[in-house]
Amino acid sequence: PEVKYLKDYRPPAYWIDNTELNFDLQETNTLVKSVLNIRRNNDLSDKTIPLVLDGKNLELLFVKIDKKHLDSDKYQINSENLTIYDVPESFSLEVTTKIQPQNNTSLEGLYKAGGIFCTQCEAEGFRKITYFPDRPDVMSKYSCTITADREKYPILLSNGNLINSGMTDQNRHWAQWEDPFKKPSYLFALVAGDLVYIEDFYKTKSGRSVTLRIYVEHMNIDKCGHAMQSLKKAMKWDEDVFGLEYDLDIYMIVAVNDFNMGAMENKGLNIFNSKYVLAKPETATDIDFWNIERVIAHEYFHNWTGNRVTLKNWFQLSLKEGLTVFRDQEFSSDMTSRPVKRISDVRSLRSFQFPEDAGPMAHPVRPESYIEMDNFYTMTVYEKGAEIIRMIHRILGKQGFRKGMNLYFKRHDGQAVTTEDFVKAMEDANQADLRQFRLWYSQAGTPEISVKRAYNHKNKTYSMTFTQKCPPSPGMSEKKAMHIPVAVGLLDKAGNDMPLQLAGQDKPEGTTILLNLYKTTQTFEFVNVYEPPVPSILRGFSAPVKLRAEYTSREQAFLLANDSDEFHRWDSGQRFFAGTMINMVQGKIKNHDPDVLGAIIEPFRKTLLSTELDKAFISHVLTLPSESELGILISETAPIDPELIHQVRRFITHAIAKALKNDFERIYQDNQEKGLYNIDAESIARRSLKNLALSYLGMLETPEIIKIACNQFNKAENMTDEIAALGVLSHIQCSEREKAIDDFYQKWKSDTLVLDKWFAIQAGSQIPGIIDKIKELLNHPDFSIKNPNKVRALVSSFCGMNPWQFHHISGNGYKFMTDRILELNAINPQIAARMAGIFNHWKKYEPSRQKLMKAELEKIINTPDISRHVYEIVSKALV
Ligand code: B3K
Ligand code: ZN
Repeated sequence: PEVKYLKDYRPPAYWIDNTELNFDLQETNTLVKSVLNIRRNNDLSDKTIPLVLDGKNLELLFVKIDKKHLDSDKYQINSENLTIYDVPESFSLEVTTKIQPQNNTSLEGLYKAGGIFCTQCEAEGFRKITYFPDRPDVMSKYSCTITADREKYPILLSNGNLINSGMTDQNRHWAQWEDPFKKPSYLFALVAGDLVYIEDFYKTKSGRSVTLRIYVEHMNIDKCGHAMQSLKKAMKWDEDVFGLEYDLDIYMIVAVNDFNMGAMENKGLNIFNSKYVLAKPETATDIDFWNIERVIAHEYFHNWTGNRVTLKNWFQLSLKEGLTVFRDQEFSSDMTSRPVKRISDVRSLRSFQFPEDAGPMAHPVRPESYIEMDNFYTMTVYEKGAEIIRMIHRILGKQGFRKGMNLYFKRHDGQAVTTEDFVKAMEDANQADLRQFRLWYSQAGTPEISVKRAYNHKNKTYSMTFTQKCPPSPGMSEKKAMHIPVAVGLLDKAGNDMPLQLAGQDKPEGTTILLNLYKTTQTFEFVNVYEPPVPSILRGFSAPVKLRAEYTSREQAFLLANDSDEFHRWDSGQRFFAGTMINMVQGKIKNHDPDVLGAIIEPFRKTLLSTELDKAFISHVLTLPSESELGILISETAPIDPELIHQVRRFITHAIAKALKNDFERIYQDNQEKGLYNIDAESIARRSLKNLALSYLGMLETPEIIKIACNQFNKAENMTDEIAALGVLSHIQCSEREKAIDDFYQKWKSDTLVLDKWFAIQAGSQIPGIIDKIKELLNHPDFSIKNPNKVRALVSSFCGMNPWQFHHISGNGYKFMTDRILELNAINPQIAARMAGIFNHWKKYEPSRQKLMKAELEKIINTPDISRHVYEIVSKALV
């Protein structure tokens, strides 16, 4: 397959000023007529370049230039393009094509699923709808007319404003939409279906009234309220924080069940995976509520960062995604709790992005090349991209960052630009120098920082020497030193923050300082340090790096108890717990050593019983590093043995549960729902602590605990409590487990999103041999391999939530996965490629598992008709 390179980027040879689309939606064939106003790009010296349009799986019916039929010797078609030679300097092109959305299982382009027609065009799906220069730097004004059966598809939507509508005959109706803003083809959208909506209004800061609508299937009309509230909060937040106002008169969101990812920011017409829209307390968990708020905001924020200012080419994806993730993270922090949000974001960065950056798919935040763009919607582009923006924010300060954003929009509104343009605007607005900082965009791999510290009793000085290095990554063995902002504080013996004064400063400046590393090795000296401090390094996770600070476990426990930076406090706790477990896995300490257990249990108990700490924070501290997280840490120095890790972690959680049984029981009782169910941050925190206590108690597997869990399960009036109790039961082999699983199914069998939870809980069950149950569930009437949510619920949860059984030494987990990947390869290559990524880290495992995984990779790559998507992932893994 062809590799595309950033260095080969050329501006388009033709511009499309207007795009007029006409869809005739039918049950078997859909006709798409497009009329394009085309103009040669006169900036290019060569005036003879033919017009090359992208198109895939299209049946071409007619081509007309300036209303005249074009003879077939004037153009050429192959499986990827329509090429027309000798075109005038400016002209109108009419193309009519035939497609079959009802057979389109890739869920890309125009597809029909669950009786609804909808589109997904990003990144390169528009070419499955009609011939077009399907690249983000060709921006055009769209109008779109949709004709369809009135009974089956009463709702017809596209981007922008409704201009006109009517009937063509008794049974068919039409609607014409027009989007006044120029946009790239990836932001085009169309929806036709039997939907209903809720409506609300938002008054913008300049006083315009915007109509807000959320369209769903009839039975879900009672689950839209939270999404609507989230949208209004996001609109207000973007005005308050960035001065950004919505620009059309209507904003529409449509929820569909069959969707490859979370949601899509099409101009004025967002299409969402229903998972990120639908919620009521009975069906959605607290986490679901938060995720909905976050994703609704994310797609809304794209209206400025992505749509008004878009991408010059797909290599710049992080320009919109990194920035928009940063914006949604800030929004969520303001809506909930900043430290808790930071903790969960860093947890996921380390669990998914760090391994990606250390594996065969490692790529810079601005990639240099790709085979299939869909494979580059990665944690690196999104989450590491957001970390880059966060560092800029930290370096320039809140005001400076805002000035940079203002300049960015002033310069580039209505344009297709690059990450370079963004950084330049930040620099120019602040007279800052980010030259070295730009390496964050071009160098892959997670930098590692080690710290040497020394206290000088005589001079009362304290020095910290930082050394940075960045490991090699595919295609780049040598890395340059980067500009890394490291936030540091110093704690005295009593656990208080010391005032910080660097040598050369005439007075102390605060208790957290931002040290900017530029060189491979760099020393900072603090003066007037009255006693040997314990340093708190990388406060707030000020840079996406691996810190090798070589803390003693005593220091870690001290920081866990005292650090004023909550992120670092949590981080110290995690390192402390992880360190002990890893030592056990590696046989450096004995499991049953009572001192070792005591050393873990005491700080654990203190945190659990703290009355001063926020309950959400406590739950995070007491959620021990998962088996996967432990595996990642171990893999930095030794091969992973999932069996050993499982045993140690299970042993430790069991020991904690046993030692603190009474405390957990009390916490469980004290945090029961008082009064009415609420989704404010405090109630959510209370539920999470209560359910954490229940899950520890569940480790004891006693009849008494089973009873408590059953009781919670049966009485629960909200999904958070119901699913937490089911989760606890799902790991215990008992008749109550089977009954609860059946009852849950009977209760929720008509709610497809709740059933996803039912599949996922079973896939994550720690009961040995669960894979047989999962195979059985593949044939369950409510499972469908064509529905990505179902695949994620049953198949991905098994690999992600159940690493111990997935990596079973029999290799059965691996074979199961390969079968699914090959099955999906023919149905939905995007999802198949995502699944294939689970074998990326095969080299990090002990030799027998390595061998087994390698064999699976080889089997996949040797299968005929493997998609480009899967090929790219698997071939890179095998290098
Ligand atoms: N921009 C979309 C992602 C599109 C993925 C295409 N394979 C959602 C988002 O990031 O907001
Ligand atoms: Zn996005």
